[in-house]
Amino acid sequence: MAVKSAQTLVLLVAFTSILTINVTANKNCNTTFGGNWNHTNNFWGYRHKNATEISSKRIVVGGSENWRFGFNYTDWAIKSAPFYLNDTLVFKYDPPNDTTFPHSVYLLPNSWSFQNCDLRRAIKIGEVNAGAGEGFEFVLKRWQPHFFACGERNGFHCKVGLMKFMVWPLIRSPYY
Ligand SMILES: [Cu+2]
Repeated sequence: MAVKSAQTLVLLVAFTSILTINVTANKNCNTTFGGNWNHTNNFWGYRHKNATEISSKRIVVGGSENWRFGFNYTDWAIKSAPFYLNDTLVFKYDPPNDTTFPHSVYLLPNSWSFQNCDLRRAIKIGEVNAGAGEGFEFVLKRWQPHFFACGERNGFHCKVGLMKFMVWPLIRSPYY
């Protein structure tokens, strides 16, 4: 337990420093200092945004692929970053029928359960029928990592079907 807390603390300190650097970098978008942090920034979704992108966004998970077996949602999330607090994720998927496997959406409690597609302490946010039509919405209200996964076939869709991704919504900087 002590080891785990220590690891968490180290992680927190690391993320806090990335964030601090990011705020500094945003004040000086054109400096080489900001540029040097591009890789880190992009990985966690930090990059400079212009004024036209300030309002909250509505983002369909997977884009035109929607929420389906076999699409790489980790790649999608990295390419679609950054996400901000109060952005809305829309999950669209067919309800169970003769040709489509059922899907669902769960929030996993931590990165370990995310890596292992372990659904034991997961919270269901979308039933198998919830993605029909215009889908359902999930608003990113909390400043924390969100681990999304399909819960069908006891983690098989998450593990083999790549139906999982992580989002840590950012706080919009007052400097934009
Ligand atoms: Cu699924």
